[in-house]
Amino acid sequence: MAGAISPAGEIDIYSVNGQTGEVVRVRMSDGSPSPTSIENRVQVFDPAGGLLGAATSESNAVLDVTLPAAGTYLILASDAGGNRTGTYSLSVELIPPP
Ligand SMILES: [Ca+2]
Repeated sequence: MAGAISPAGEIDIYSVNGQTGEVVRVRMSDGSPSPTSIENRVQVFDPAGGLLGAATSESNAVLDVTLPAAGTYLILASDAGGNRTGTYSLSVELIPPP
């Protein structure tokens, strides 16, 4: 899916329903290493609001989080510095436990 950080400092929130032991794989990419483009940051929060994992990358941030329980998890996408704007693509994949 496509998203945009605008105005600066915006945080986009997505949700995913997962089961115990599933891995949620999140990729956020703005496709640009330019220091004036957004620095991709993704974070995953559990249903109680606890931070489970985060990844930051100038071009392509990838994060794998194993879900400790069934529930609705929040995925936050933002610019790491909070001072740039731009578009990005986000993919969310649920990988079943082995
Ligand atoms: Ca970038």
